[in-house]
Amino acid sequence: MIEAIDAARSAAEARIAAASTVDELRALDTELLGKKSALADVKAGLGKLATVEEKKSAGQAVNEAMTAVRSALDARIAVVARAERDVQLAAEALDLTEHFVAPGRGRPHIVTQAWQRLEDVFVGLGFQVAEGPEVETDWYNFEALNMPPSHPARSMHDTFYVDHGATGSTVLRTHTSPVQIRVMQTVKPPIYMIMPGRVFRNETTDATHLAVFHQIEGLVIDKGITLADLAGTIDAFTKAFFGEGFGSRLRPSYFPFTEPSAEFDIRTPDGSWLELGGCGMVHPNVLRAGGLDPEEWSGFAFGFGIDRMAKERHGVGDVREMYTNDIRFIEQF
Ligand code: FA5
Repeated sequence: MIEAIDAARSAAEARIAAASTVDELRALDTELLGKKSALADVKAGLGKLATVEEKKSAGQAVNEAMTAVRSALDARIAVVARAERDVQLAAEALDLTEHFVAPGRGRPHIVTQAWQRLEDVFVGLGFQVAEGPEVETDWYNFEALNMPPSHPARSMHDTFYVDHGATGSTVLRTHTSPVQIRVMQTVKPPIYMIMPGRVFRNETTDATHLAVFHQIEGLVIDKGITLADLAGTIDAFTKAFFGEGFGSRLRPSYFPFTEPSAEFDIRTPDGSWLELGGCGMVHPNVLRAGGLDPEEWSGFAFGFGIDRMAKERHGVGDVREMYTNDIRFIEQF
């Protein structure tokens, strides 16, 4: 009897060792330990043994054999299941590096680059930087700049009005010139200041016009400032910003807040002229609006478009392209 039990146990252990899949091993569970297994047969035959002693020792042996087969089976299932899982994981693994495109390094927008370079150049020439609000009162945007309510020059600025306070009293600033007044009111002269910022005009956009664009304003107030200082500053700026091969000129023009007024152009190395902005000697009425005595102080101001400047510098055909956020365009600068 004992030999039969040992033989059944050895055969069972050999089957377990030979099985190579979890499915095979689960099938062996019934075959080796179920009601129709060899060991179960032995157990069923115990009753036929002659003595109690024999029954006892054979019963013990068969139970031990069943426990041993059970643990051999469980241990083997654990090993095979892990191996199967490893194979499955390896097969299912996705090589994500294949789809990973390293993000390109960002950089400032072309207009921000121009803005920053303008600040650098003017700071190098001894100017300080100031900013003012984008939502302005009619007084700062027009009246203090020598444009009373019915002044015809107001029609040069197509204005966006803000629904705030008395009708027509609040605007989105149409230029950076109102910051001149705010600076005069708060900074004791001498003043050597630039004022970059965003401005708004209710205009139809085209290749050179935007409804939201950027200007940089310059203001110098000191004793004995003349038109020659204005021309010299514009020329020094032109050479510092564009390079030694460039030059500048002033052409008579009209702005209500400067007298005399001029447009300034820059001469490129190939001899062509590029219109850049407006300038002039600060009008006495504007000095007074800023709280300064025109008998004591004089000065000049200038203002030009940053977007158009970036457009010319990089040979962009249409200013609107700079705001489409097309990555193929942006990546070029
Ligand atoms: C002015 O805005 C004056 N405040 C400039 C000034 C300041 C004159 C101080 C005298 C003293 P103007 O409207 O010409 O002027 O605009 C100045 C510059 O802004 C233009 O030369 C141009 O470069 C830019 N600009 C004007 N309109 C637009 C627009 N719609 N889109 C893009 N740039 C514009």
